[in-house]
Amino acid sequence: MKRAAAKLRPLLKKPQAEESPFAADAIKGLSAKPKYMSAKHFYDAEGSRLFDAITRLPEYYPTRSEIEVLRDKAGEIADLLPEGAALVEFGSGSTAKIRTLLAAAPKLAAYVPVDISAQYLEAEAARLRRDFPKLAVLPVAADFTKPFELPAKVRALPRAGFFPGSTIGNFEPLAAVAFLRNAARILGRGAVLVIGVDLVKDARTLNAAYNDAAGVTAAFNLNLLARMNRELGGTFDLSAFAHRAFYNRERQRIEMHLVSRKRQKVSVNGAAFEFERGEAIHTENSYKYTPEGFASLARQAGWLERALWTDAAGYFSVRLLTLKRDF
Ligand code: SAH
Ligand code: AVI
Repeated sequence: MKRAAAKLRPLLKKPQAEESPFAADAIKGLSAKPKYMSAKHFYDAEGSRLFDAITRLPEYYPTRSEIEVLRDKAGEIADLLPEGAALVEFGSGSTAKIRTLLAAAPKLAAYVPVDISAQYLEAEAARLRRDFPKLAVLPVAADFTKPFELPAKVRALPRAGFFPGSTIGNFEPLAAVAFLRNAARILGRGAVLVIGVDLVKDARTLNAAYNDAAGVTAAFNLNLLARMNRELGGTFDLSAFAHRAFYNRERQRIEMHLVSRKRQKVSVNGAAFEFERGEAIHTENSYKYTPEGFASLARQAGWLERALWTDAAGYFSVRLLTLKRDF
């Protein structure tokens, strides 16, 4: 009896706003003027797969540039990590980058990938365990903008943080400071943080990276609507929305939007939303920093920059931060 009821429930009832953070954020963002959604909701299993495809696009330089730095500087970075440490990666996604560091730092005792995309996280952790059988791989499915616990097994170990990909750029600068403070609390006294930060550069290179010819970034952006259809009973017609991405020079950020191609009404989680022709949902910001700009932002959060490396083209930076003594 009980089992039959549990099976029927999803058919009878779509998640209500108070039951799911995604539903609550969707209702809030679509009710706002201008409409917006938090970029963290891109990442269901399909969104993670599409992001992985983005990292292989010829136009998307950040992944290639960062891997160039990690490969060239792996030894130097490894030397600065504490012996026997647990390495906590924020927003691990596909584990391509960490593999470079793990290969250079056999002194690490444990690896804790933290990601909101739970299914993808487990699959990647399983692949890593097969390839690094001596390493304790302890995934944590969590939203890293909220407080979360590290696994009990690593509480007594020294900690290092890894935050690659310039995911820090998807936060508003004030939220980036808040994130770095939270990371300091989670990692604790004596911690180091290795962080990837995309740099300000010419608008043409930036615009191309978010408007690829194959349309993968457009599919990634539109997946947000598909996800609302799948999970929140949304009625979005994906062909009635267009991907729009551009560099906002004044604010030093790429902005991504989904623009309504016509006047239309859409329902999500039982609520109706109206769109004018040309009205947009602002789906993501990707801030770009100058070398000094990011160091000063990190200082506001209690971190000091000990090292800064860039790729040969000067497109992308990897920094090693340590906590101020009085933290
Ligand atoms: N580190 C990888 C992936 C970057 S994509 C790389 O550099 O290529 C951003 C990753 O962060 C995704 O895997 C996404 O699922 C995760 N993510 C985004 N917002 C998050 C949040 N608030 N909490 C936890 N993970 C988040
Ligand atoms: C994950 N993050 C750093 C990517 C970025 O470049 O801001 C997400 C992305 N959005 C479009 N393409 C890639």
